[in-house]
Amino acid sequence: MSGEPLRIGITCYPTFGGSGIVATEIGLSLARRGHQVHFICGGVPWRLDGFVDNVFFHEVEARDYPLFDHPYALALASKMVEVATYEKLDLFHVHYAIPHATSAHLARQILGPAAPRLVTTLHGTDITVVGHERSFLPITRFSIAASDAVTVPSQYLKDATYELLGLPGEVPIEVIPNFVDTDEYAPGPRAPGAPRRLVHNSNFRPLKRVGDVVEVFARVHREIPCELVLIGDGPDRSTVELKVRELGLTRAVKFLGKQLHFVEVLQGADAFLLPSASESFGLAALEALSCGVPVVASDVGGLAEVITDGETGFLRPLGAVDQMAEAVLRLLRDEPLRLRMSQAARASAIARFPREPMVARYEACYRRVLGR
Ligand code: GMT
Repeated sequence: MSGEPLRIGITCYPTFGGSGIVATEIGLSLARRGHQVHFICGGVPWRLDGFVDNVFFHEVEARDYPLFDHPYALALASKMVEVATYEKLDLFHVHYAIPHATSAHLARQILGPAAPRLVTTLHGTDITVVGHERSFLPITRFSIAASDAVTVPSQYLKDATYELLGLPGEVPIEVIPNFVDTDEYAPGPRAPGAPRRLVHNSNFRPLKRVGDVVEVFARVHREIPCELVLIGDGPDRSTVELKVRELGLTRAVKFLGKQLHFVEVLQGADAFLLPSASESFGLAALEALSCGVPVVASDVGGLAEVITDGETGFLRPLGAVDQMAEAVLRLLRDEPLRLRMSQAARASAIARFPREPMVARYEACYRRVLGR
């Protein structure tokens, strides 16, 4: 670590999703570098597991009360004030503009001139899905502009933020790509005689289009015996299970539900499917690439910044399940091609998305806003 240790408050949604994973990994890495990290969240973040030196957790308790419908943002602001005061925080790093940057702004107003600085990382849903709707637009734009620094994981999200929010050009946004622990997410042995395997991992929200995953799989399965492993859970799970039953694929499709440790599932995969309607980055795709698994995805959002079409995977138009199935079949039928793409996927994850250099960029950003 260069420079004095910092005291950093990190806020993210603790649920199953890329933003919480990125926030947690940044915090853990900063703690290993000697900084003191205080997670201020509505629950323990998904991948924050057990005791870690220099890491503290402060739960935001949002009480339900009949007259008082949405207390989370205010309870968070109060907790931020409390933690900043007693732990002498230098900086809040919040993930998601709404409501986290809004709560942090309110906390800073309460704390006055000695308040911590504010770094906001946008992740996608807060801009491309919800943040630009009329009911949220003014507060999203305000909260971003009130931050001392703003980061995004892709050039796509940077452009979308200026365009969808009408954000003035003088509010700078820095692109710091998401990253992966390439030691943990690494290729491993494939069990001899194991079936060919396709994998998908998401929170089963409608925008993930898990139905398309099953459609692609059904087309591939007609040609070549294989299995589909689905990791995750969410609102579309029952509909997808019904579709699998209707297509007569129950024996070939495994629903694993939410999993903390799934590297072995990826290590045995021939292809990873991500046919989403929108992705600012696609962290799940990066985890697959790092394990040497080529990704077949829709050509939307920031996915082209993560997957190189024809080299580390295949990008196809949104909803083009026939073309996606064709791409998977190419991989399954041409072993030298699959091997070449697997090696390129792994090399790309190591060269372009390594964890420590990206965390160093966040640290540099903190020191810049702190003037140190
Ligand atoms: O995609 C989701 O449903 C989860 C969402 C989140 O907020 O956790 O993911 C967003 O942030 C991830 C980490 O930066 C990105 O990898 C995802 O692409 C992004 N999702 C969308 O843009 C829809």
